[in-house]
Amino acid sequence: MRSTFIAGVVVVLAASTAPAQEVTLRAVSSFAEGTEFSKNFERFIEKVNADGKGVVKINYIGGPRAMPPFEVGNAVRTKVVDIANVTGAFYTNLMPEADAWKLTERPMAEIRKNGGFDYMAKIYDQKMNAVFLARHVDDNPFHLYLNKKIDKPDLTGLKLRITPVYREFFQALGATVVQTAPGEVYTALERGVVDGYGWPITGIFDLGWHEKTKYRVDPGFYSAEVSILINKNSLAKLNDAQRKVILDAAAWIEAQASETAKENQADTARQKAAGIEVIDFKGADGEAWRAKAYEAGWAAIIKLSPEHGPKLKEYFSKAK
Ligand code: 173
Repeated sequence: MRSTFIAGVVVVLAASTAPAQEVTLRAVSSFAEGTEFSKNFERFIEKVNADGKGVVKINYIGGPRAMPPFEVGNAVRTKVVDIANVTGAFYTNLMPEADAWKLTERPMAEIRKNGGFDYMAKIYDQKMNAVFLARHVDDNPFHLYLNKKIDKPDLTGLKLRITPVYREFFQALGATVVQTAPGEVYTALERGVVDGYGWPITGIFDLGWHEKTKYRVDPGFYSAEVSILINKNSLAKLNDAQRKVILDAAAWIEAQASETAKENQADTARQKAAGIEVIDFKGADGEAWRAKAYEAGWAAIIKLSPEHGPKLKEYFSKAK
């Protein structure tokens, strides 16, 4: 203990007198390396390492092979890692409100201005011991993918792979659900353990799921969120120059989140080419499908967080 304390004092003195040394931050991703929902995170790391040469460096430990996705949030909270790429649904055990990002119907630029971001930042501070740096995935709807045909918005009798993103919605329409990490979806489909799964419009090709998918249900719902978190103390310990490199790269990647919407079209076409048929709920059925998604989604957030849920709904929902 005593030596740790002295070492701490020495570090503080060194930081204030000597020229700052390069700081190395440890990072993990809850999505597989090189895949759709790690890509922008990896671009962020490249930019930090280029702009921060000799100042700050990110050591990318890797994806789910390095750490199970549902443990990543806690690893940031406890500073097992400094930085993480993760979606709110993967750490609802610590912060149920994080899953509300999927329900945003306004751009992040607006939410950063209307008070919603600051409101969430306080919850991140309290429950996650973390700072939310950037949302690099947005405008990317989720869909239900199936191997059994349905002809109306009724999921009775279906067993579906979920995360907290889809749980309440699919259950509200009668489905039985089983939660798995993305890395287990292929095997679950192959073995017939599930009849389908929830996932965004992009990314099903990364892990080969198109080989085991017959149908996609339209319309999509919600807006997928994947973001970069940093442990509060890891950020606080940086000097001004180091912090600037991190914050600038974060703003840069968040500003590009909507660009990925171009990939939505490309993946939609690729799914068609792969023979995935669309079950398209039109008119009233389509409206009911989406309305149920938002209704069940918000009801769950508000039930888990009666204090913050209603406020978040005001900040995040479409202006009426
Ligand atoms: O389906 C999932 O694993 C999930 O919750 C998610 C969230 C954001 C992006 C991709 C997947």
